[in-house]
Amino acid sequence: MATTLITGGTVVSATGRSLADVLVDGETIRAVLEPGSELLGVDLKQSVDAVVDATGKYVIPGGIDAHTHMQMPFGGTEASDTFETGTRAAAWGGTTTIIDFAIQKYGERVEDGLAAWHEKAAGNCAVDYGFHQIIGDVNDESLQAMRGLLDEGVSSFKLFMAYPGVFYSDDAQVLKAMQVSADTGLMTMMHAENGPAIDVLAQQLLAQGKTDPYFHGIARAWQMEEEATHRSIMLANLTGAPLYVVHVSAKQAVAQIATARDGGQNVFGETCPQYLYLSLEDQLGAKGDQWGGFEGAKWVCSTPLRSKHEHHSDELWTALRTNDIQMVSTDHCPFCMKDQKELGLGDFSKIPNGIGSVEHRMDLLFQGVVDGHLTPERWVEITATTPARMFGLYGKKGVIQPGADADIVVYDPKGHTSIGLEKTHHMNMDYSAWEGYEIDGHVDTVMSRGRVIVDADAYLGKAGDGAYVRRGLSQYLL
Ligand code: DUC
Ligand code: ZN
Ligand code: ZN
Repeated sequence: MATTLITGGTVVSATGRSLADVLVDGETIRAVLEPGSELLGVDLKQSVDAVVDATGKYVIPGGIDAHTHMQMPFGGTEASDTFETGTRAAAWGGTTTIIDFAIQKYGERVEDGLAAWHEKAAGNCAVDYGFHQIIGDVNDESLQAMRGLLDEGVSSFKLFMAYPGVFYSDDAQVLKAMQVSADTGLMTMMHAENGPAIDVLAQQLLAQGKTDPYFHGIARAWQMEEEATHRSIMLANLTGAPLYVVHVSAKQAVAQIATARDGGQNVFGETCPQYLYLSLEDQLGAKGDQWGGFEGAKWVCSTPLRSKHEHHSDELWTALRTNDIQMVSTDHCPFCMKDQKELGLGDFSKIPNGIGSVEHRMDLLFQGVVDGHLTPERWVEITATTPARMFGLYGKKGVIQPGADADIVVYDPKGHTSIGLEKTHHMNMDYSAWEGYEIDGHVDTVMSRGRVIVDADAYLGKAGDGAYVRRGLSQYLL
């Protein structure tokens, strides 16, 4: 197997930074060495197969996006990135592992849902991938099947308190699933919004002629998120289930999570780039030349973008610093405007929910470093190390240390990335939710299990490079 030496860079981990060379042997990191080290009298630079010069750059563990929905059937259509296109875009952006959501639909067997996702992904991925399991129908059979998930390398499942008639679980179902979570150690992941109440509000708004995407954000009020977050925390408290609340956008939900954590409960929160940068007014309320008042459909996702006047984004940045929120995933769920988002013309409740960001998470969060929200160490922690620990991958992923998979990104903090359709855009979407964003940094080289798959703005990998990763139980519990 080929050997590579990454020289001259600053290796950044969750706990510090140091000048170091990284020796890669085959698919694995073999050593982290003082710069210019000889090993047993051997000049490594001369004896390895390849040298990557990282002088002046950061050398970081490959990003882990723990929340994606490749080719997910949803909202009367299907998310537009396949495992092939979506993981290739992830690679371009320095993400070397995704954890996608296999789906058990209502009336289906859990085992069949998981098998279907393996079929979609196998042989198609550019980077490694794992699965969480969506339980869309909590019943005696699925509760039993959940007990077999860990043997399949799936250590987490997701429930929805939203989307009645689709994935929705009522409180009795949540309680029963959480009892299995407490028993097995599987992480409960929760979409925490009060779906039945939201649906009533949406119908009332539509009846008043309020049909534009902006009203998606009004129907899905922060009270709906805070209430469901609180309810899920209480049910987790009662049952002893570890709870991970996905796509937190409301500052009031952050406060619920912080209170639970202060009380010693195993409750965790994830936010997404869209909640850190975008808003109800500027995006959901946007009016454009092409789409008029429907422009905002580009940013319809749930939980929704929040009002900038209420300062949710500021609170989320703070929560990322204080560890009230532990990590950032994308909830990557892309749809094109043409034929997909368009399904909701004249009725915001029919707009497929989702934003595509898998390609830009590392860059957008690095901009958080440049803007003074995060240290480089915290950037690595919330985008790679904590996702690995949270979902049972740490040691193999999320860290640069001997024995870990050689998933490594050389990131240039003096580089530049312009995001937009005609600029940096490899996701299968006909628009970019991040059009015009300028990033003061650049993904230079991406290595996935020892193979360079992106270098100098060229993609060198192929479909099928990525392998399924079996995950263990969470390594992050309090
Ligand atoms: N939210 C989204 O925006 N898309 C996919 C599913 C979800 O919960
Ligand atoms: Zn969700
Ligand atoms: Zn999601």
